Amino acid sequence: MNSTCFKSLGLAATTALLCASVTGLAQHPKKYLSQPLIKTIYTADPSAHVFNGKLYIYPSHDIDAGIPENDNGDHFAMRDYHILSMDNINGPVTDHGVALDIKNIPWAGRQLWAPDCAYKNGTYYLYFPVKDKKDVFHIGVATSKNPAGPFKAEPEPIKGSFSIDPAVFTDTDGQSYMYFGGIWGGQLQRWATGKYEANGSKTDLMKDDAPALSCKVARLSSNMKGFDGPVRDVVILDNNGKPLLGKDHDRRFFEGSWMHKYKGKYYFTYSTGDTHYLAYAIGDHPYGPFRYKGIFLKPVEGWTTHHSIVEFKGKWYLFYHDTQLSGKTHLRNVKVTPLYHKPDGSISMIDPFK
Ligand code: FUB
Repeated sequence: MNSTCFKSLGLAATTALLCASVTGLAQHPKKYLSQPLIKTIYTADPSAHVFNGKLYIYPSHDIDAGIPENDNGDHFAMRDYHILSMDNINGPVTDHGVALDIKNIPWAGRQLWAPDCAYKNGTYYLYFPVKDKKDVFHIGVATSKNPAGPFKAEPEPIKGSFSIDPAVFTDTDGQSYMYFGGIWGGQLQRWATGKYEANGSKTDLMKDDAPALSCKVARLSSNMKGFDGPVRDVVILDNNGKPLLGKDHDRRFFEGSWMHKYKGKYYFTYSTGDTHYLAYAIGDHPYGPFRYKGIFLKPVEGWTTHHSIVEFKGKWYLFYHDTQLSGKTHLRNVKVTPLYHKPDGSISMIDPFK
């Protein structure tokens, strides 16, 4: 059994705890690198931003809906969002209550997954993926004058949007871009021809020797509610300048993208999904291409790994999640830990266990 243990077999229910017992590590209680930011509700997929000098975290709000686990992710049956805020990294965390409820999104069917937020000209924009009434993921937007909400959803999804995990990056020139997409349960593979194929593959498997499916990026329109230009592929190149291949599960994009800019370079970061890494690739433009550089977060406890990277009061931080509180794949808790860029621009490796 390799170090990712049952995870590599796609058995989503299996936690790192079980891996530890199989490999004989169970006698040594795990020491987590950091502790959950909040214990009163389950939270995941933290998108962190600094607004008005304060840290706001836009997470998924995990619940136990009693749906059995499967590789489609049906057990992630979230119904609302709560926004968290902190004045200081080690200070108290405020839960601002329900910011958006699925029942107030006119086009929504089920599964409110990982959101993000952006600000422009006095308005906050909450971007969220949810399945429509035909069970197809699209991305919606809701607005508020307050970073903690409540948010009011637009009546339709963003035109031309699909799949999951929106991450909105605003460049130093004020232009915003949305990165989005996720394979397997996130349905990205079903859009391979440009239109949705309901009977398309459930995974990216069977495409081993073709370039891996790409995350998508689109420039946002000036009103922040639509795409202004084509949806493009976020291409990740290997050391030889060739796109990563479908079989390269240790390095290829799976879901949970993020973008940050450091010393003029664009850092595209993402989850490798079934191999459970957070990886990064660096480019010279928000559209890429990006050169694969390595992993920076080793597998956490739980199947999914999802993050954001933010600069706050002159230091960089990684927000991530694991399943420390519940030991269950779909009941996660968000965490934060410092992140370091080395002088050569690489990111220091983070081990979620001490
Ligand atoms: O929270 C539901 C899904 O799990 C997210 O959209 C993925 O990124 C993964 O974290």
